[in-house]
Amino acid sequence: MSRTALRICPLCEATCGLTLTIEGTRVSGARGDRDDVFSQGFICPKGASFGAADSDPDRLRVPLVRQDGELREATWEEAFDAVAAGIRPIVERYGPHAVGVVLGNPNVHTMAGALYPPVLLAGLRTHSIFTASTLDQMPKHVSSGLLFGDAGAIPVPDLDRTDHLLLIGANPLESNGSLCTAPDFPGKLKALKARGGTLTVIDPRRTRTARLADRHVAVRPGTDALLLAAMAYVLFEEDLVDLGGLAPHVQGVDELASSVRDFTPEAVADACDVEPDTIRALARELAAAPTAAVYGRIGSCTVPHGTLASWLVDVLNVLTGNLDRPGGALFPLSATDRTPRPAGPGHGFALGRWHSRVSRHPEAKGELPIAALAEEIDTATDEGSPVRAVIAVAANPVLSAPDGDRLDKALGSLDFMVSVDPYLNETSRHAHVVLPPPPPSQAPHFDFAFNTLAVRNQVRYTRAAVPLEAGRMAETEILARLVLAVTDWGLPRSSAAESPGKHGADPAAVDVLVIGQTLGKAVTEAHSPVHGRDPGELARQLTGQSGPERRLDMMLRLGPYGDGFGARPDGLSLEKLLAHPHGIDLGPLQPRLPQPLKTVSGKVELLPQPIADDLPRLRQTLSERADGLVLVGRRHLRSNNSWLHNVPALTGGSNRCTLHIHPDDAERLGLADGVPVRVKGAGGAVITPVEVTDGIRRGVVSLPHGWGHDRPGTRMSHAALDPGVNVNQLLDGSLLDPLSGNAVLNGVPVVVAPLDTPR
Ligand SMILES: Nc1nc2c(c(=O)[nH]1)N[C@H]1C(S)=C(S)[C@@H](COP(=O)(O)OP(=O)(O)OC[C@H]3O[C@@H](n4cnc5c(=O)[nH]c(N)nc54)[C@H](O)[C@@H]3O)O[C@H]1N2
Ligand SMILES: Nc1nc2c(c(=O)[nH]1)N[C@H]1C(S)=C(S)[C@@H](COP(=O)(O)OP(=O)(O)OC[C@H]3O[C@@H](n4cnc5c(=O)[nH]c(N)nc54)[C@H](O)[C@@H]3O)O[C@H]1N2
Ligand code: SF4
Ligand SMILES: [Mo]
Repeated sequence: MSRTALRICPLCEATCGLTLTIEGTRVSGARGDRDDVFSQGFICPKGASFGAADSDPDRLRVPLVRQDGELREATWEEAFDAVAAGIRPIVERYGPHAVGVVLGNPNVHTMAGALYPPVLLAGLRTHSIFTASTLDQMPKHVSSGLLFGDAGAIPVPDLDRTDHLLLIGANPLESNGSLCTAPDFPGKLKALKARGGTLTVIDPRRTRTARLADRHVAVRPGTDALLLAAMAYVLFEEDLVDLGGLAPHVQGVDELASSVRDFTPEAVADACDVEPDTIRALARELAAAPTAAVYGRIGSCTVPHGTLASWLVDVLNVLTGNLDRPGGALFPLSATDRTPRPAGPGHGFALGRWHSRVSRHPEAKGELPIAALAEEIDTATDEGSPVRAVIAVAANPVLSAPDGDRLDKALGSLDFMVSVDPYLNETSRHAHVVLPPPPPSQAPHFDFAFNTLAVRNQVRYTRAAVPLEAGRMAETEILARLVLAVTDWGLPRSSAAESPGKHGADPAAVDVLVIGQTLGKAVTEAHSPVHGRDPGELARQLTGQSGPERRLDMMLRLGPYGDGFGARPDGLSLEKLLAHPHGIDLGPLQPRLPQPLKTVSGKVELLPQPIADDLPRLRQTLSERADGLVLVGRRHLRSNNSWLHNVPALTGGSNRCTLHIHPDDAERLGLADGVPVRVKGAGGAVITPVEVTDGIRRGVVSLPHGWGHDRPGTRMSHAALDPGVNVNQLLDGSLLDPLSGNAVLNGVPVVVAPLDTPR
């Protein structure tokens, strides 16, 4: 007897609705949910392999605890006892910063990852916070923080309505999009062309996305900030600047004009390796389009001028009047956004409120660069303690961050480490305790993060498709218990004070506290629909089967579409959402300015001081032109960062860890297709086969990330059969975008050479 159940796909940012086929408790199939209000039946090969990923036999079923150097199966109670006994003495002895928290990418794909890490961090009060954001989009957060006063206010391209899309360093035909949640991104690009719109792609590789484009510009890696600055220059020079309705909300246009004066198309052409005429055409096309959206992603962020490039993306949207207008780039309004406060000046965005201990990197958005994690562990200084314990949740930095070998050693030297992870992999193998979450079929799903980045406002919730297996613990409960085990956050001294930590307490206490705090604050806010009401009475109205569900109900009801606990009876609540299993459409993106702005001026601050201060560094690169090979990354549709290589259905074929190289470069170096080569960078060398292809520009080579599954002590049996190499071993972790602390992962100098011919 099989049945079906709905489940939002957690495998990439597109958040497609899936219809799962379930035999007993096993997911035997997945297809797109045709009635899903957002994805309307779209699915990709990863979603179609949901069942295989879900039932991977290498997934851990019970906690592991290290005893006499060996990881052994243990009970949950033993595991949390070990966590409390491992972390608490370190905080007491060395202070909170000696505990590092490492949060990886899947945290934005789980409810647990949205709801509990903020509580964990508030309780620990550590500055040693490292996340995948500094391998990814931190430059965008910083540019949004500076431009709009809110690091979370990220405009997304209005894919369904734009006339002209300029994509920079993004390959949505493989990635399905990022910082732009759009099920069937490829279909939306085709629809754009079918309605007469134009697509321009800037990418050193002729990607599947670039092959769809009307114009593809194969820029030299790392030089987008120059190219975009020159486009801004052309807009001013040719009098194409037209803010339209934005004008009253923007300050600093004249200052901006003079700041880009040196970046003429002729001045940047050599560095970018793009003809001045092409740059002028890019600017003119952008200005001439009835509506247009500029969108930059990984290739524009993970580079030495990532913040400047991210800033220029929105500068171009502003200068052409496309920010905050239909068809341009708009701010989504998610159902769980806090009730928008009235427009007006805010506190602005501060950078560098504290610094990392070893290299004095400034914090950004409360985080330190993950590229500095290894040195924060393995290097002593006069000031403060090194990181001696690590709490890693859904993170595999040994493969995803620079210089994995150094980090590998550093993690191995810790006094204590706990990983919340379903796999024993390159990173979790160092843990003293591994806490495995259940597979996704056994977890409910709500996209707290991606709804704030979606190309259409909508809301969907799916409960667990399969009941929690005996002996399993929900990840929400794992993280709530972790909070109780290692912090005293907001809790009265427990009566069981003799036992280390409070992990014996009811994990629901964490949700009760969060609900109490949130409602307690909401009733004091004049703009809140619950202003002046009794928080206790509101809390009693919450519905849901669990603490996390009650928190979701609270957020929906307080949110911009919410029922306001009765103030707007037609509004959203958990109950209403459950009555709409395929989701509720909340309409296309709407202009929202000036409300989202939280700058001190209450306006879009077009030339913020930290940006102005960073421009001389960009100007310096006008005269630089490296001649050697540089490395860029790439993604494959059937891969996902470092952890899907264990699913046989998704590996093989063209999904391989090879070095792409242009035929001319291959010939010059004497390399035939398929031969192994040595690639050397500042952090080390790897040996990998070459794949000769004219899909990459001359002077650039490409290796995908997330490979290198050949370390001992891991349990990913399929991945280990074809381990590939860790591209991030080519990096030494010293190259960062200074404003954001983001690691430079693209445009990195490397040397490629044939292996010594064997005797
Ligand atoms: N060279 C290079 N390096 C890169 C990139 C690049 O483009 N080039 N991209 C960077 C980017 S954008 C990112 S986001 C990072 C990603 O790097 P990480 O944040 O390290 O993420 P993943 O590699 O996806 O590893 C995710 C971990 O979470 C575990 N996991 C999977 N599902 C769950 C779950 O439901 N719960 C929990 N608790 N754990 C789970 C997996 O087993 C794995 O250990 O890599 C970065 N590294
Ligand atoms: N299939 C699959 N999907 C994924 C992931 C995955 O690993 N696999 N990872 C997910 C994650 S965590 C993220 S963050 C997103 C990322 O989503 P995308 O940003 O779309 O990621 P990529 O496919 O790596 O595309 C980046 C492009 O930038 C180009 N590039 C490199 N350097 C430069 C440069 O200097 N300038 C310009 N203009 N381009 C450059 C590369 O050639 C590449 O084509 O994808 C998500 N979706
Ligand atoms: S596009 Fe992303 S969300 Fe949609 S099915 Fe594929 S992996 Fe899942
Ligand atoms: Mo990412």
